[in-house]
This record gives sequence, structure tokens and C-alpha cells, in this order.
Amino acid sequence: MESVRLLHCADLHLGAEVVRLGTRSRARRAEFRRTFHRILELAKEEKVNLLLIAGDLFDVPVVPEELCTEVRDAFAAAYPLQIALCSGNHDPATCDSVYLREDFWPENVTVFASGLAIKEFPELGVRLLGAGFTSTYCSHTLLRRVSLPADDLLNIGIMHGTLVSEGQGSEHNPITLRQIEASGLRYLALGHIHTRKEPAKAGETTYAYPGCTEGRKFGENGPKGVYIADVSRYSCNVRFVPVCERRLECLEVDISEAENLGDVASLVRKAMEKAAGKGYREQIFRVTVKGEQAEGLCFGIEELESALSDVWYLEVQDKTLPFVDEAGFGAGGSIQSVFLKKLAEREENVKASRLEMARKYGLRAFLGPVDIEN
Ligand SMILES: [Mn+2]
Repeated sequence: MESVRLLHCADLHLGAEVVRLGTRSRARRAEFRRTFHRILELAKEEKVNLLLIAGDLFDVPVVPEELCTEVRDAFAAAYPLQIALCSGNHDPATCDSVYLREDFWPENVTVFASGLAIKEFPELGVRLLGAGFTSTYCSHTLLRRVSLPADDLLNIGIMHGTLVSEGQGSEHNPITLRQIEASGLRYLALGHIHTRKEPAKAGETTYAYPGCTEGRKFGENGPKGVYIADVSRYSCNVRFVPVCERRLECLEVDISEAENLGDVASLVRKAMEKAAGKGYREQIFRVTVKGEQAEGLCFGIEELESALSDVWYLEVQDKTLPFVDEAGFGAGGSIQSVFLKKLAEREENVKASRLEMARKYGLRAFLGPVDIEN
């Protein structure tokens, strides 16, 4: 075979508890499993030869039996697709791991669950090198140098680990670019980093992190998916394919222009659509509203959330500053007017922007605690 098509994914975290989605949490957990099945479908549609799952397929080392069976049966049904996976820091091959169970995995599944091992697939023209975690931590590198036969097989690697600079350590399989370069691999399928990284090269080796396949918590934002890589002796073409059921987004919206609840809702809606496109209603948002409230504007978080209840999940954080009537302090006598007077006395020595900040936050501090952003 001249070239081989790989589907490279990692960090599916099946069985993960999804934090803080309230009544949506249960539905969200089921979505992680649906995404797993979608990846198998995608492998079929794209006529993939080899599916690589680079660690953290499961969220925990000891996996509920029902989930083990679901995954195994789906793998078996994907035959003749070849599937290879390695254990990661969340699903290390500890003594009671499903990865070590005899006669459990179907014939088309290869599991790497200890130090570097090799499996050849002559029918695909591939030699696979893989290693897996045996406990949560692995502070030595699993990417040992091995001498590979100079034959026609393409050398492909799979492991969970952390890219480090020379001399830097990591508790999760530290890998340096020099080690990748010396590996003799054409492609190295990595897992562990949940943010996708564009494929890059070290020597002749292309290495990549596809990121997790669903955002588990805010911060794991944006579209999530897998890499499809066409690898030959001469070339390596990698493309990203999103597979996530939903994306997460964290947004900040300035509502200083809003005069009523409807205005606030429409500013937030516009920001959500801008971030996630037309399908924004199906996504998961954390929105922080900020800015200075206009006079007379009065809204509660719950009111705002219910005005936008057509969005699948939305939580709002309020960091707005309340309205203060500065003109009302002009007459003098009040503690606020003394504060403004003192501030004015320093006008010549302090930068205008700092003075403005002091005025803005200082006046609000008379009303209660103030959250000052940097
Ligand atoms: Mn992970």
C-alpha cells in the first residue's frame, strides 16, 4: 500500500462527569458517547485504514462494565477497520484495567498499555509503535529510541504525553522534539493536550495533538474534533474534522449601551451568534456581562437567562457596575462629594485614565464590594 489513511483522535473521556451544566448534565454525558460512535462512522465514511485513539478514551481507570461493553461492541462492529489505542493518564492500565483483560477486545483492536511495543500491519504497510500509561503519572519518556528495520513499512507512533523543551520535565510522559526527530516515525499521534495543535514537523516526523473531542468544561472552547491524516513515504496531509455535538464558548459582553432588559438580551444574543454562528442556540455559553449600567436599567441574572432560554445552555455572570448619579453629589456635604473633590485635587499628578478608574470604582465602592478587573 502506497499510503495509509489514519483517523487520529484522543481524549474522548467517556464516562466523564460534566461539571456545572445543571439539568443539562445528564444529556451532555450521553453526547460524549454519541461522539464516540460518530467517530467510528466517520472512519467508515472516510475509508480510514487505521483508527488511532491516543489515550484517555475513558475518563477513569476503572470503567463501568456497561460502558466497556458498549465500546467493545462498537469496535467489533467497525471491522475490518483496524483500531489502536493507548492508555493515558486518566485511564492508565492499572491491574484492574479493562485494557489488560484477556480475550475482551476484538481482533481488530490493538491496545498499548505499557512500555514501547511494536505491532506490524503488513496488509496496511504500517508498523505501529505505541506505549501506554500504567499509572496516573509517568515522569520518564515513553518515546524510547528503537532501531527499526529499513523496509517498506511506514512507521507510525501513538502515545499520550507532553511536549517539553530540552531539560524540562513533566509528570505525564515528557517528550522532546529531539526525541521525536530521532524516532524514525513518519507520523506521531499524540494525546493529552485538550486544545488542538496544528500538525508540525520534527525532522521527518509529523506530530499532532487533535485535542479533546468534546469540551468538558469552560475553557475547552470552540469546535472539537479529529485529524484525518494521509501518510505515505513522501508526504503527510492532515486535515481537521469537527465531530463535537456542541461547542462551549466563554464570552464577555459590554452592556453599557443597553437601556432595558430587552437591549441586554439582544446584545448577548448578537455576541453568541458572532462567536458560534447561526447554530448558536444549540451551544453552551458562559457570558460575562460588563460595563456601566445606564440610569434606570434594572435586570436580574435569572430574568436575562430566561429571556434567552431558547439557547441550550447559558449561564450569565454579572460584572457590571451599578449606575451612580454623579451630578447628585455636586452640592457637597456627602462623603462621595468629598471623595470627588479629593480626586480632582490630584488631577495634575495622576494619569487621566487612572483617575477615571478611581472615580468609577471609588464611587461604586460606597454602594458595596467592587470587583476590579485588570
Ligand atoms: Mn485528557
